[in-house]
Amino acid sequence: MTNDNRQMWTDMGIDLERHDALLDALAPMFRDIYLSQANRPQGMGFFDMVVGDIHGIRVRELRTHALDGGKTVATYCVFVPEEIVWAADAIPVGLCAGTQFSLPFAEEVLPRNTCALIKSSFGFKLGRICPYVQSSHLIVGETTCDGKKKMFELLAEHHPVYVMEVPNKKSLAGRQLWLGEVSAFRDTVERLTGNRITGENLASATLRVNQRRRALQRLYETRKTTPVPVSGRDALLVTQVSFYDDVDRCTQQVNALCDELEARIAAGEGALPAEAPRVMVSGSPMAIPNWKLHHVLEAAGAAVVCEESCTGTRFFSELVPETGGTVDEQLDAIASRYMNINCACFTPNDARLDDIVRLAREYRVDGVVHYNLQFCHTYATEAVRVEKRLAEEGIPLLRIETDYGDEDTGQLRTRVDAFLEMIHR
Ligand code: BJ8
Repeated sequence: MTNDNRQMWTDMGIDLERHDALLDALAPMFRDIYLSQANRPQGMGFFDMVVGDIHGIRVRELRTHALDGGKTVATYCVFVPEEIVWAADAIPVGLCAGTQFSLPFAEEVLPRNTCALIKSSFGFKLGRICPYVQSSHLIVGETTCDGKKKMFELLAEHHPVYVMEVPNKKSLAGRQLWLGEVSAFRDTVERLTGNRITGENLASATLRVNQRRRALQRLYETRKTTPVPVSGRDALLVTQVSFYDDVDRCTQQVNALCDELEARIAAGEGALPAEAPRVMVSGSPMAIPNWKLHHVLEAAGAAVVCEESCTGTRFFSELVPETGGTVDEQLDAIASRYMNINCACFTPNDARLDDIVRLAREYRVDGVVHYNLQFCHTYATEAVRVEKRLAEEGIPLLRIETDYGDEDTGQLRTRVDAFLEMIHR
């Protein structure tokens, strides 16, 4: 940690004492969960470096960008179309909201029985401990769930916030509403940056974001192999980093990692034993540094081979068509692509059930672990339908409801051990 960084954080209004405590808590956790893994691909070195210097290099890049007149737009949800942000020469950053550390600040204001992701997001601002929040010129929220929707009203008392309305139904009316929201977001980003979004810069931004999606698709493709060439923890880390790293650099690094993983596959080399039960995790997103469930699963001997979540397949499996055309035509294509995300905020959400079954087959999993954050009613209630559908398909399921704390880790281990014992071939 350099003095330059400390000065930068001070200039941004960071509470240094709390911030030191956060980084001090993160370092041993990362060492235990990540650096202790055997047989890791060398290509993970880049992602380790980014996390090891989580509030250094990337924050400095955002700051340099701001000093040159550029803007940073922070988001919490994969519904916010990042192509529009890149097209206006602004930088989108998916905010971390995965730590227990920021919860006490939020709990001074929010009801305790609010999901940890919402409390963690709000706590980062209230506690003044996140340089990404402090760097952002605008936080873009959405109406995907009631807790977030109301939290954004409170957050707006402390930071510029813009909220996109996500419809509840994928009907024609819902799609029209969403297209209007995507257009209004374009206007907002143009106003914020003072830059016009044109057919050319939007097409180019779409291409860049799609390239990163393709790289992540390629990474996930390698995970279909037995033995799996990369651990679930590492794959999750790659996706988490891709929410805030530069889009082109990230694409390049994910592709370099994939070159190595494909060579491993050709050599029959795995990161985890071939006999490890193959597990897919499905449900709520896992924002950095939420590695709890993956760690418990893999420490118990499983191989996590896929995440059906917004820090997994929902983030990158569909591309925006690269057809170019007028801005309006491209906004229409963007709106359609994003409307296909199977978030539990939609009713009905049958496409997600189909997706879980399809992915379970494609990744040849022995079982699915449905993960939902405590107090997230949409995912918890949808889990009832997931359970029914997987039972019909003969796919074993374990339902986990947890938060960011460590108190239930022992209990989780016991349940995971019993599940793995049951599904072991
Ligand atoms: S598109 S999953 S990223 S909303 S876990 S805050 S829903 S109470 S995160 Fe999400 Fe966008 Fe949907 Fe994906 Fe609310 Fe539930 Fe908390 Fe949640």
